[in-house]
Amino acid sequence: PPRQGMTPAYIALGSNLEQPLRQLQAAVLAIAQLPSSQLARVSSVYRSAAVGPGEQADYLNAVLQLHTALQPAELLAALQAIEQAQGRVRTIRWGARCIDLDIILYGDRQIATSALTIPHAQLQLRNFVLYPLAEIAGPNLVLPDGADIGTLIARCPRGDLVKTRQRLTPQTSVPRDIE
Ligand code: A4P
Ligand code: MG
Repeated sequence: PPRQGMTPAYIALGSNLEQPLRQLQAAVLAIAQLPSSQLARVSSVYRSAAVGPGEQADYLNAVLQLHTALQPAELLAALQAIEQAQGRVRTIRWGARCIDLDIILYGDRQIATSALTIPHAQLQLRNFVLYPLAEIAGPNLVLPDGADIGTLIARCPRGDLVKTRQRLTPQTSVPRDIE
């Protein structure tokens, strides 16, 4: 369980450019080093075809749980700084990117501002978020609106989503063989 004053947040990571596995690895390391925060769990790495316009490389995705005393807006700013540091160029919506870091859940908070929607607006539609989330949260996770993860998974086909053998931990060195 999180320490006093810490909230469990779930963050989704995605990359389909510039050595995606290394991008995920670098982001996990950076997130593990955020102030007032403790990395709690990291899912396996999942591979799937890109959802979005045009011809794009496959994505690698993962979800992690962070216990944090950062407020949601502070956490978003920190994640955007990590995206910037990893050379993300903002172009078209749903376009290819080096690294995309989205806040999926922040405790049981519901937030709807112009900068931040929590739970993440596309959560229920995205197998590449739901399956890794279920892997680390377990079947009993209940969203702030009362939906439970098992029901969401049952309504969201696995499709082409593949769980790879690769795991991301801050200590692990990155093998090159699944890129
Ligand atoms: N924002 C609002 N709520 C949040 C939140 N909960 N977490 C705002 C993070 N950011 C949030 O994001 C645009 C704005 O969303 C931010 O400025 C923030 O204030 P962005 O990442 O800069 O822009 P984007 O790429 O246009 O949108 P977004 O929503 O990140 O893209 P998506 O919807 O995540 O789509 N296919 C596969 N297989 N796997 C993928 O990971 N990812 C995408 C990206 C498309 N297709 C994919 C995948
Ligand atoms: Mg994003």
